[in-house]
Amino acid sequence: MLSEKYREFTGWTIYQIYPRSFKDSNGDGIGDLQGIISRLDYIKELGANAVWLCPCFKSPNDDNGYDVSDYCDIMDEFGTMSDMDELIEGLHSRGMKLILDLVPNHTSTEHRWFRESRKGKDNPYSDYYYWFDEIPNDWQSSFGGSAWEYDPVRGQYYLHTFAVSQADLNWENPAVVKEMQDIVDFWARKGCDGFRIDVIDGISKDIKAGKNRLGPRLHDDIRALFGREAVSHLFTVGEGNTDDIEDIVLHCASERNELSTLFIFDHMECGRADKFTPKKDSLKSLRDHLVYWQAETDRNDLLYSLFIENHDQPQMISRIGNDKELRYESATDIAAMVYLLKGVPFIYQGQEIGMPAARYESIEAFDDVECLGYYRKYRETLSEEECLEKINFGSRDNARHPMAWDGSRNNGFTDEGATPWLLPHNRAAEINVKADLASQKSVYSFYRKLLELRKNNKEFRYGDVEILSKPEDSFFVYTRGIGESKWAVICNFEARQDIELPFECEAPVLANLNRATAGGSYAPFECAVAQILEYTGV
Ligand code: TEU
Ligand code: CA
Repeated sequence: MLSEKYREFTGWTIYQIYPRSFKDSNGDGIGDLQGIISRLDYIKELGANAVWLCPCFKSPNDDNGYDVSDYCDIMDEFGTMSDMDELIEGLHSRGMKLILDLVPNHTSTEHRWFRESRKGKDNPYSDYYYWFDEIPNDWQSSFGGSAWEYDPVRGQYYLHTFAVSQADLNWENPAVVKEMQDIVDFWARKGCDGFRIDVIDGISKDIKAGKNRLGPRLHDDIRALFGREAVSHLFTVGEGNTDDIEDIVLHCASERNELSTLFIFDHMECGRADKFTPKKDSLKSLRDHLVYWQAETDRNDLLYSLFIENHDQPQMISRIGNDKELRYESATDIAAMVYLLKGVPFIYQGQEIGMPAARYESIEAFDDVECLGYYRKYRETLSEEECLEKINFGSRDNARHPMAWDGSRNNGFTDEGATPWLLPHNRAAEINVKADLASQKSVYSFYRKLLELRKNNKEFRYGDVEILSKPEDSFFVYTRGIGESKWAVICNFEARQDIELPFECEAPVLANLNRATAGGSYAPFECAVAQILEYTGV
């Protein structure tokens, strides 16, 4: 049984914003806090009641804010602390929550701590990072190349799991733990309601033993951050790198007093052989991951994070759906498959209008530090054309193009005469908020109805989940219920077919193609949600 605290979180719907790409308010081509403030009603009307902001702290932006140079100040391009106060007030006055993105594993090399630390071995910050005279192992950076970089000022090597300018903090130093506690407290006092925590399992390492994550102090460190009485009510979602249930229980079981939930990423592999190589796949593979994790999290009373997109992932509908002729059907069918399950929903900006993956003809169109690193590597052995194919498929820029608000030049993201920091999405003239809202087939309207259904019916939030379709079926049927009150969710995959149901239903209250009955012939990617009247048996 989900603990009471976790039950409450199943009533949160979290809208993830990539601030750089959401809405520019001052015509410099970069999204900002005032832009976000101007769109809070749009988010509220969708039915989200919380916003997760990707990092908006001071940063030189080598990794778009995941390289923080001051955790208690705002990135110049995004605005000021008073804009942040206004945003918090704007959210709270609408009954909405704010979730900030804490990056505790590493700082920018421009952070004051690093600038002091590199000066030598005898200053208060000298042990804030990992310094070695010789490279201790062959660890590779996630963004390509060695994870060790020589710093000529200090005359030693430091560790960077990500970009060269993202130096890993040494969490074995109690002063680092204290600094990070102060940062959590600072934002909690300001009214922040929760945190998404970047690379949480990386903060404890055992370098001698060759472990760069899940180190021996991990759980003490997490409790030091979030287990303290003053902050233990906050919602916390960790970005971990584990799909091992024992590990997940250690992070998230409610009595552990650590995190509320972790993102589990294994379904991100749907539709790809690796990050830059597509694989033919279908909704069935997503279904299999979802069914597996519903059972595992249920068995262990864990809160599951329901998500299919974020700022690091090319859009799911382009990988397992049909993002051309059946884009609306794919986007809404997948939404019904995922977001009526048990857990806490996360919706990434643009997902609510069915934004697909993007495509460009030149490497000049890309910005993402990760994909540029891979491009250089692939270019050593592959043709320009082959490389572009890979980068178009896997680049994180897919999810980072400016939000398309309308079909005008620059899509209402920034002024028409301005140059947006990243090219507009190549399909933004066709797919944008204005066009979606005006369409008979509006993805936004479908999400809005779905979220309202979740809000009004506790069965969808923490009711039991029962999977009725079989693994070999090319459709997905599940029910959500509390006692006698039960709902059915029916989602067809790609092929038209008849779906026979073992129960009588009311007319569907939600359906992407306006069907009148829950059973019968289903078009490709058609779905329906209906209240169950009585079981009739198969
Ligand atoms: O990502 C951490 C992470 O584990 C990455 O390997 C992630 O899986 C990769 O970016 C996917 O392509 C987080 C942030 O989400 C990411 O945006 C940052 O670049 C990274 O941390 C470093 O802070
Ligand atoms: Ca701006």
